[in-house]
Amino acid sequence: MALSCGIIGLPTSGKTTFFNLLTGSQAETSAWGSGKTTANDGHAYVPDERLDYLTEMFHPKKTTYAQLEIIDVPGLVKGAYQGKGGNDFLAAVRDADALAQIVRAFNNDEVLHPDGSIDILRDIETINMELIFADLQLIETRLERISGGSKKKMENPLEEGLLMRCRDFLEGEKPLKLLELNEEEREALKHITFLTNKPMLIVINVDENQYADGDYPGKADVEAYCAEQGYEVLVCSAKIEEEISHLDEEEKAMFMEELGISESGVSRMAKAVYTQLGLISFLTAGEDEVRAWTIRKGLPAKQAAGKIHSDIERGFIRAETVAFADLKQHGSMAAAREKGCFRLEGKEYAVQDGDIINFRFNV
Ligand SMILES: Nc1nc2c(ncn2[C@@H]2O[C@H](COP(=O)(O)OP(=O)(O)O)[C@@H](O)[C@H]2O)c(=O)[nH]1
Ligand SMILES: [Mg+2]
Repeated sequence: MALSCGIIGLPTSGKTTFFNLLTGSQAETSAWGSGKTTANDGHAYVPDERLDYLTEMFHPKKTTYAQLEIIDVPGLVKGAYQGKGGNDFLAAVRDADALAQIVRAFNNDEVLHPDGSIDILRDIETINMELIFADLQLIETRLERISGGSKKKMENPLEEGLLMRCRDFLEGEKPLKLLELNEEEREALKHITFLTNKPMLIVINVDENQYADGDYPGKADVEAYCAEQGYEVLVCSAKIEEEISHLDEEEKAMFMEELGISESGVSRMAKAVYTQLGLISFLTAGEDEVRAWTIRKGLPAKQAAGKIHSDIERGFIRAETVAFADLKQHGSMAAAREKGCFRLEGKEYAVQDGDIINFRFNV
């Protein structure tokens, strides 16, 4: 099951445009806010040049990239946490593993901004306050249940005090992911999924001129704010991405070179979400399939094997491993083997990003 990323932001910031680009969908976009009340849901492939390289080398029947589930929430408006805007938009991303917040920087007189002007920092703060309010509401509900409840004895004794600490922290307009908790405290709150505890990418949706200038209004302030709040900032242009998506490979390369783009924004976005989630890929390569397998950073080899099949985990003997970088340097599996780049790793080995693994097992 793929981990998920919820796309949030004000109406007409470009959320659905990015959703379509990431997932290859054709959900409706609108210059006035679509008035839609249901979320779009789709899958995005995480681009991986290593898989492209291995595909050239092995000519497999199929190539399987890592995937993320993407949820596009219809416009979040001020007061959404109270149910404003007609439905509970935030509920759709409550269970998402990460968030990507799209913020409008682009100028376009034909697309109405809900607040009538472009102000990037204001918009980020508006959305972040919605997330904070939603978490505060969750805390209040929980506290009421604990104090009024007959179940009090069953609650973790740490929880009530911790919730109050969380409330104070949120009232200081800071996301909960910045609150320092020890292992035990984290455990006591684990059953509550706070929105401000999720990794979040801030995606500034710029226009062609802003992209070319490498600048947008209020950039220094936006960067300072996001650094303080612990959010990674990505600058992308939905408009440029859309144009790229209609070109064939050759035209695409030319167009990107002209604009000085080394990698598409959608590709950078998918990768950034993946990294923020603490995910890495190990690879398998053969004539049937070249494939990326998603695991958490630091997962031991035996459990990584279980991603492929429970039999391989159960009967695990060794992980025959070569780093992608080593393979690439030597140009072929045979050459890499000859140079001693193949390692036989045991079950505790922490699998590294880009390891090409052949599991030896016995059932
Ligand atoms: N000029 C310009 N228009 C954009 C850009 N991104 C989105 N739009 C337009 O803005 C409108 C709203 O986009 P949409 O993706 O529906 O926004 P959403 O409400 O956040 O889902 C559509 O008409 C898009 O074509 C951009 O980068 N530049
Ligand atoms: Mg939309």
